[in-house]
Amino acid sequence: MSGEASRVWRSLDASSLPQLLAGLREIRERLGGRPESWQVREVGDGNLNLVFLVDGPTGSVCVKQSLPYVRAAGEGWPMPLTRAFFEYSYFQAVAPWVAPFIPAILHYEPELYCIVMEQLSPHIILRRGLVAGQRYPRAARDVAEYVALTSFFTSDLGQSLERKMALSATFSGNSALCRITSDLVFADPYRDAPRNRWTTPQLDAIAAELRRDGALKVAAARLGHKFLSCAESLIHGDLHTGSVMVTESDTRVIDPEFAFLGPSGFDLGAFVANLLISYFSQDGHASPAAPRAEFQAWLLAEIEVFWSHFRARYGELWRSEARGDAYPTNMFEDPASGKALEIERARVLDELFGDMVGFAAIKIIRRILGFAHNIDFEWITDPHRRAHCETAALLLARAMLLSPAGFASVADIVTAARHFREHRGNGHS
Ligand code: SR1
Ligand code: MG
Repeated sequence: MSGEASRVWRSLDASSLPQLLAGLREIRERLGGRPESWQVREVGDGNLNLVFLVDGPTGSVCVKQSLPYVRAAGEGWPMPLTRAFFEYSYFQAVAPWVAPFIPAILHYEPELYCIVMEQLSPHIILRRGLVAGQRYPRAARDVAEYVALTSFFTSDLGQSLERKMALSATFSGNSALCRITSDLVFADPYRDAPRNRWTTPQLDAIAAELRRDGALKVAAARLGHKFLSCAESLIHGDLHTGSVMVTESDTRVIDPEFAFLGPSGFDLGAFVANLLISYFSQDGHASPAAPRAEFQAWLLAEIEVFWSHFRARYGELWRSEARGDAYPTNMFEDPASGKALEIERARVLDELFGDMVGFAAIKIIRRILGFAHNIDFEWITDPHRRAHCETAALLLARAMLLSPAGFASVADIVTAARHFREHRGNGHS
C-alpha cells in the first residue's frame, strides 16, 4: 500500500458504508428511503476482500473493498489495495463485449479501493450450486461465450496493437496478484512451502511423490513460464466456479481482480479444472438416498459443451471480426491464402486446447495440495472419503501434465476422468 493510500483508506463497515453511498446520487436513488434504514451485511467468503450487500426500500447494491492484506491469512500477509483498481479496469475493458455476462458497475471509489456494483439476485455462486447437486443449463455455454469474446477481442486478432499495448500498460501493474498465482499455482504445490496443506495423512505419499517427480515439475514450470510470458489476451486470471454467479437462466462472471495480459488457455483451464473438481467431489457428497451418478455424467457433458462452444465461437469471431494486427485479413484475400489461414485457425485452436488441458491440470493440483482449497472437497467432512475423491483428481491431473498427447480431445479428458474415478490407482488414499 502506498503512503498516500494508507492515509486515506479506511475499512468500510455497517455505519460508514451508508454514509459513503448516501453521497452518491444515483446509488442513493437506487436504494431509496433514508440511509439509516439501509440494511448492510458483510458477506465476503473469498480469500482476499470485504464484500457488503446493501439493501434499501427500492433497490440494492453490492460493494467490494480491498483490504491491505490477504483476508484468508490475516494481517501477516500484506497485499496492495490496488486489486480493486484492476478489477474495475478489467470490467471497463471487457464491458463492450460481455456486458450481459458481468454485473453492472455503478461506481468506483479510488481512495477507498472499493467498487459499487449491481447486487446479483437471486443468483448464487456456481460452485455452491454444484456442491448441492444443482444443474445450471446455461453456465458452461455462457462461460465459453464469455471467454471466447473476451479472449478474442482483447487479443491481437481482435484489436489493434495500440489498444493491446494500452491494456498491457494498465494491467502490467497487477504484479502482486500475478505473484500470488505464480507462487501458489505453479510453484508451491511442487516444493516444500509452509502455506501448502492437504488431507493428511491420506495424501502424504502422493504429495511427496509429486514433489520428487522431475518430469511433472518441468511440465508445471513450463506452464508457469507460459503464464508469465505469453501476453495473448486480457485474461480474468481466476475463472473458477466461485467466480461465476448463476440462476437457471442467467450467468455472470465476477471477481476479475487477477486480470492481466496472459495466455487465453489459462481462463479456459481454470473453468474446466473446476468442473472436473466438481465431478470428482460428487462421490463425497452422494448418499444412497441422493446418488450423484447422473449429475456426474452431466458435469462431464458440460465440459464438452464448454469446449465445443468456445472453439466454434472463437473460430467464427476470427473469421468475421478480425481487426487486429495478427494475421492481417488483407494478406489472405485470395482463395488459396484463405484456405491456408483456415488451416492455421484450426492449429491455433488445437494449441489453445492443449493449453487448456495443461492449465486445468495445474489448477486441480493447486486446489488439493496448495494453500487455497475449494469447498467442493473441503465440505466432504470424512477425510478418508475426501482423500479418495482428491486422489482420483490428482491422478487425472498428473496424467494430463505428463502425457498431454493422450489428451487431444474432450472425449479423452472425459474417458480419463471416468477411468481415474473408477480405478484411482493403487497405493493412494
Ligand atoms: C491468497 S489468495 C488465494 C487464492 O484465492 C483466489 O481465489 C485465487 O485463486 C488465489 O490463488
Ligand atoms: Mg476471487
